[in-house]
Amino acid sequence: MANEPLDTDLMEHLRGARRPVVLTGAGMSAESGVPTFREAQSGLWARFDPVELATPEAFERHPQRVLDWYAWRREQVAKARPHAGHQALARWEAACAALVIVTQNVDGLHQRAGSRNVVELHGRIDRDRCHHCGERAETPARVCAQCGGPLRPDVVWFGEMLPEPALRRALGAVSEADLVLSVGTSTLVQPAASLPAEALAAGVPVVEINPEPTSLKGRTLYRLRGKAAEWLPRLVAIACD
Ligand code: BV8
Repeated sequence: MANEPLDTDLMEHLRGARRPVVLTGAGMSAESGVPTFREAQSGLWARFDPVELATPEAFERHPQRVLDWYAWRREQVAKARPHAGHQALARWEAACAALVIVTQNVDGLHQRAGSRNVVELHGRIDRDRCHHCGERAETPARVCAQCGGPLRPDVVWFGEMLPEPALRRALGAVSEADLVLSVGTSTLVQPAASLPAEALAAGVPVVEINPEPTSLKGRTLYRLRGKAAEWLPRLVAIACD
């Protein structure tokens, strides 16, 4: 739990970090009420598999079903508010300008908490883009003004490439990091899941915050069992004191 004593060397890593990188997954948004990717299959959507809804093939085969699912998820995101963990990371960035957040989340909650150095590996659910030419749509529409192609959420679906600039920025940040936090991710989805593993392979201290165990392992891994909104304010207070 977030009240357990911390290793002294972990506290030193936090205090000494000059280039921290925080990797966040769906578990970072869970306490803001945004279902994690697997939970998003619960309730209304229990009968569909994520691959049934988050792939270009699904959109080409059943466009309305996919757009309805995203409309439902957009409602969840619109109701969500950043929690104490998001706010703690924004405070850490204010005290340590080199801090970079690399998120798999598409909900924009880090930016709403005030973080500015945020790399969005999988896009943003609150934007649309043309499925054919990639043109971003600023206003709600069904078809692309440029080419007439169908508009879809500006997110990365399974089987789609990640935006090259975002992936390059994430890899660069991790390669220069002196401390990495991996928060609320099951580290299953590639290539995002390779980021904490690369830091561990380079001997960089990695702090994992997750109520559940994951496959991450390594000599310099610190596993903190528990929730993002509980642990992050405590770790940031140590880093910034
Ligand atoms: C690609 C946007 C090239 C859409 C998402 C090896 C290399 C490369 C690719 C692959 C590979 N192996 C397989 C692949 C293909 C695939 C993949 O990884 N499949 C998986 C299922 C094995 N990857 C891709 O297709 C990627 N594209 O690589 O392009 C290519 C092209 C063609 C063929 C091959 C390669 C694109 C992947 C991006 C997909 N888009 N999101 C949308 O949101 O609608 S992924 C989506 O699911 C999320 O963005 C996120 O990334 C992922 C879910 O993962 P998590 O964030 O970790 O969330 P999860 O629910 O799993 O876990 C939550 C965790 O939080 C849990 O551990 C839980 O315990 C914890 N938790 C819960 N509450 C809390 C908490 N933690 C802290 N506090 C709490 N309160």
